[in-house]
Amino acid sequence: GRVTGPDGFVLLPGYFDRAAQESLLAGVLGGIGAAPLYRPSMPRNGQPLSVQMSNFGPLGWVADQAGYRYEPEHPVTGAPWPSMPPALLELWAAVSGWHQPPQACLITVYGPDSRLGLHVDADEDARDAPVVSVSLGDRARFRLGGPLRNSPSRSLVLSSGDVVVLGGASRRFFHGVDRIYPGTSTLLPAPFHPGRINLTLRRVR
Ligand code: MD3
Ligand code: FE
Repeated sequence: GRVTGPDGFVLLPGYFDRAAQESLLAGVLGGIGAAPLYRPSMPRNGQPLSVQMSNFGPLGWVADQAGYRYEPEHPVTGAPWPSMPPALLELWAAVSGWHQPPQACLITVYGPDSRLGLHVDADEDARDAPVVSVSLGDRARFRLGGPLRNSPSRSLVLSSGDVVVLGGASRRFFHGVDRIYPGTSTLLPAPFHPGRINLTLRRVR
């Protein structure tokens, strides 16, 4: 199936079957063994986010008191981010429509009570390249707004194995995660269950 929303938003429900999700998960768990999850904090007030993060690829998104930016190294270990799992490069080639490979894969780990407030992804210089997202684990209520913070929004449920492609104007739309539905997937092992892992693939420059 394929759900095409407004302005370049595409949802591919169940893109990855259970076996493919398990293999992606193995790559993610291996990656966060080498590049441990850390809890970013917001530049303005230093408040910690309710999610934990890490990255794959030549560049990774980081947040701390100094601001939001892309860096080639892990903020805690100082080591380069692990390379991108081949399955994610293949996904990007298959669905992004972009001829260059992704430069960053942000790994976001949600606990049962984590949320992600309404925001715009604006730290990439490559504003025209799409973002490709993969959901693993418990379902989430995702909110997609429009170009303005007060644009009308709609919510949709993202399930394990779903892929979202944000192309065109939707790339610059406000969006967030309202809530996790704990215990709606059996994919993730402890300590990630109940919870959710989201992967976002991006061009940065
Ligand atoms: C719509 N992640 O990593 S994924 C993010 O579920 C982020 O973890 C959410 O927002 C999550 O920045 C949503 C789908 C997604 C990703 C990027 C977008 C939707 C988007 C960029 C623009 C508009
Ligand atoms: Fe985002």
